[in-house]
Amino acid sequence: MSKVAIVMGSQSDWPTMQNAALMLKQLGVEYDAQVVSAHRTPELLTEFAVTAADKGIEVIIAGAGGAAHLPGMIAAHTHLPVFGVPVKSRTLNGLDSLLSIVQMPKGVAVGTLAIGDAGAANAGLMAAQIIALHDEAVRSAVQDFRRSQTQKVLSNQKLELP
Ligand code: RP5
Repeated sequence: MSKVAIVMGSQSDWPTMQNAALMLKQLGVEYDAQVVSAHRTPELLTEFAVTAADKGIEVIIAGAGGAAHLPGMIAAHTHLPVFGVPVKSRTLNGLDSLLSIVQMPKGVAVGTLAIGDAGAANAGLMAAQIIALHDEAVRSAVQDFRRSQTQKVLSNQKLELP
């Protein structure tokens, strides 16, 4: 059963949001990914968010660009933790997405990640770290991943001039 749901406002967000999926896959966390648009499919958004907890979802990752109200609207409908990924927009490079997602008024929380690929990957990592609180296999996958990053830095210290 999928523990993490990845949703995004448009098919065009997938190249960014697949970084969350790749991270979850690497860490052995089952996920579902689908397009749910706050303004194009508002009924689907409500249905998704209201039923997510009963379906066994524990964490939601929501990516959107522009006037990115998807993460906040989902958070308004569920007690599950919601992580928002600002997708880089064509006109304002994602600053619009970031400000739309990060400035949640007090009382409804969205954990906002960085703009673009890094934010999506880190959203996957955050979700896995939450699942790791009660899942030993995921916990050791997260720890292995962190160790391998450290090792990569330590084993490549060559800083040569061109
Ligand atoms: C938002 O509008 C989506 O999250 C996407 O980032 C942006 C553009 O969507 P498309 O016009 O590419 O479908 O709803």
